[in-house]
Amino acid sequence: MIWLWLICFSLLKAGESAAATVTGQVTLADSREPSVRERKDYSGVVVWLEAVGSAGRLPAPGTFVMEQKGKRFLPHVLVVPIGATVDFPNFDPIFHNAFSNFSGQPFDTGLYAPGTSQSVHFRRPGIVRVFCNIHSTMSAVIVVLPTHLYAVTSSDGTFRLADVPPGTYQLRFWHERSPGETLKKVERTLHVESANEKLPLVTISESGYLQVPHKNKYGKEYAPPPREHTVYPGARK
Ligand SMILES: [Cu+2]
Repeated sequence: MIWLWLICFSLLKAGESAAATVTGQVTLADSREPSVRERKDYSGVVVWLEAVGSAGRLPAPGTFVMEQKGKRFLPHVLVVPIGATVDFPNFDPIFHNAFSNFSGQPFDTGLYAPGTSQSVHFRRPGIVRVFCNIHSTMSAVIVVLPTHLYAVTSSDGTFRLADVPPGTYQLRFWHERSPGETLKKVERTLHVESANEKLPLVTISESGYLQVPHKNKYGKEYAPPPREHTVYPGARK
């Protein structure tokens, strides 16, 4: 029995040590965004690994949160694996909505009250652009991925992919202000061994980015915002 435990423990240790950590750093170039030009804020770039030639480990679905607070969606960029549920709690003293209607997975939570929440299940991979049907300035992105091996860059552009099993992967990137063809060019195939790996610096250009004003969920221009000094019953302070 003791031998059995020892063998199992050894195998477990061997399995644990086989997984690698992949780290790297992204910089953004050709940006017109003040946060990038003045403060060198390289946050919000999504980095992930997709297994090549094998199915890879299926991501475990879970529940994630995108808050509505101060008339903003927080975080602005949320990454979830396929099958995940995202809760949209409304922490503002005003009504909100969350919808997506032209990319990824269309959904509409309907209008909902302060202090309440709505949930959406994401069944397929894609880039889901999220808006509020009342407030035209509110926007966010949910990136739904077929892998659990993902990270979002910090403000200094660094990222860390932990527990990567040895194998061949396609290293992919997504950034809100970079065109698809730019992101395709920085992709690369990565052979991960059991040792940790530090990748060379990746530069992603924002050249060619055009911010297109979005419409409301009916495909029409936004109506003027409602009077919002009213505190609705049940509002959180
Ligand atoms: Cu809103």
